[in-house]
Amino acid sequence: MDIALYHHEAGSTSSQKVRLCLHYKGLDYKSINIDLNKRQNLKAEYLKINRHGLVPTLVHNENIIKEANLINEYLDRVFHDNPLLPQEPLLLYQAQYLCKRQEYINEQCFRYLSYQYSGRVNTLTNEEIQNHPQLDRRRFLRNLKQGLSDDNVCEIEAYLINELKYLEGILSSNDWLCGKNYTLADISWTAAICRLEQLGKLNVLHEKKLHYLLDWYDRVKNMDNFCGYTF
Ligand SMILES: N[C@@H](CCC(=O)N[C@@H](CS)C(=O)NCC(=O)O)C(=O)O
Repeated sequence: MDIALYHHEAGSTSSQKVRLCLHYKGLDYKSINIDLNKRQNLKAEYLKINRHGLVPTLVHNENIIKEANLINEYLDRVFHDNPLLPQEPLLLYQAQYLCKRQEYINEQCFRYLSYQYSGRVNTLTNEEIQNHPQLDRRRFLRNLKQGLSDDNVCEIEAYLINELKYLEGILSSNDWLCGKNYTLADISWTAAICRLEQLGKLNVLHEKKLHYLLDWYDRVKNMDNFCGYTF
């Protein structure tokens, strides 16, 4: 087996999703840290592997696989032990839908809150922003450099809470996000709720009385694959 994972070890929700999947499936891999704080993701050497300048990237038998959700689906289809995708079409749809929603919430909510929290945006020059390989990143970073107003933050937090309430509804009648089994949807949202915790906002789950979600988070954190967890 020849698997290498290019990822940001200390953080990166998208990298964490792939680490959780690899660990759950019991797959050995070579870990290559791409330090986002040192902009290693924008260096020519890394851009040869991932032309979008984003982590994670998986290399399996010299095949380059990008995009965390797609990497996890690929791993699940290639390595059959400890399956993470439901067979039944409706449950499969539910898993894919929830992974897609997590990515949306990551982009529209967590990305803003995280950059504001880390202050990383202030260390980027206008030239670096202008040359980012991803068009949406250029727009996002340009906007963020102007600062987020309190109203912006309130809107983002309200949107996020609404999504968490949706998950609470699912978990009120299911052990896992897609029914009886732990799936890639649980992996995606584990990484998201970890980010909420890192931002010091986990108390919102208590405040909004999202008890099923809190119980689920307790359970996913106690699973063996959680050993790949880093903020
Ligand atoms: N859709 C991509 C998003 C990946 C992504 O946004 N990665 C972040 C870290 S979590 C990144 O590489 N950021 C570097 C940058 O924006 O320059 C995926 O799911 O893999």
